[in-house]
Amino acid sequence: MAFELPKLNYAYDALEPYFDARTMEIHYTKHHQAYTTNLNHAIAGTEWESKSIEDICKNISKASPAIRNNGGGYFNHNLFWEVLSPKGGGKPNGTLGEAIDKTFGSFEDFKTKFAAAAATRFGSGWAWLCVNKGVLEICSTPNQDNPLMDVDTAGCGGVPILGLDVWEHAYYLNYQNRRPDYIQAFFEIINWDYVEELYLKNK
Ligand code: MN3
Repeated sequence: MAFELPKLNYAYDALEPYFDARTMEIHYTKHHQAYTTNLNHAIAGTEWESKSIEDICKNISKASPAIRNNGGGYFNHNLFWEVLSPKGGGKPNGTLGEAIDKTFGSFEDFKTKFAAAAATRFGSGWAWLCVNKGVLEICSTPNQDNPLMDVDTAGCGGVPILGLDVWEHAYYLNYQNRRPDYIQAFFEIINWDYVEELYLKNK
C-alpha cells in the first residue's frame, strides 16, 4: 500500500504574511511530494511496504538511507502541515498550556527555548516539542531524522507533537538567511488545538 500526500487543510496563501504562498506551494507540491514518491519507490517490494510510517520511523536503524531520508521527510511534513493554521498563534490553554508553564516556567520561556533549538540546528533539520514518557521536551534533529527514530540523532526521543522545518527550502524565498524571523513567524500560525490533541493522546 503506497503512501499518499495528505490533503492540506488550507490554501497556499492562507498563512500569509507569515508563510508566503509560493514557498507553501513549492514545499508541498515539490518537496513533500518528492519525499512521498521516493519513499514509495524505496519500500516497494520490501518488508517495509506493509508498515505504518510511525513503525517505519521506530525501526529506521534497520532501513536503507533512502527510506530514512524519505520516510522521515514524509512523516515530518505530514505533522508540519497539521500544526499550522491560519487561525493559529497565541498561546495554548488548558492541559497543554499548564504543562508548558510547569515544564518551561512560562510560555515565553518555552518560546525562547524552542526558538533557540531551531536557530542553532546547523544546516538542515527540525526543531521539536515532544512528549517523552509523559514529560515535555524540546530538541532538534538533523536532516529528516525525527524523535520517533531508533537512532542516536533522534533528539529527545518520545512522540513529536510540534515540529518546525528549518531546511532553507522552508523559508529562503521569503526570509533568505533570516532564519530567526521565520521562527518568530511560525509562532503566529501554530495550531495549538491540534498540538494539544496530540499531547493528550500521547502523555
Ligand atoms: Mn521541508
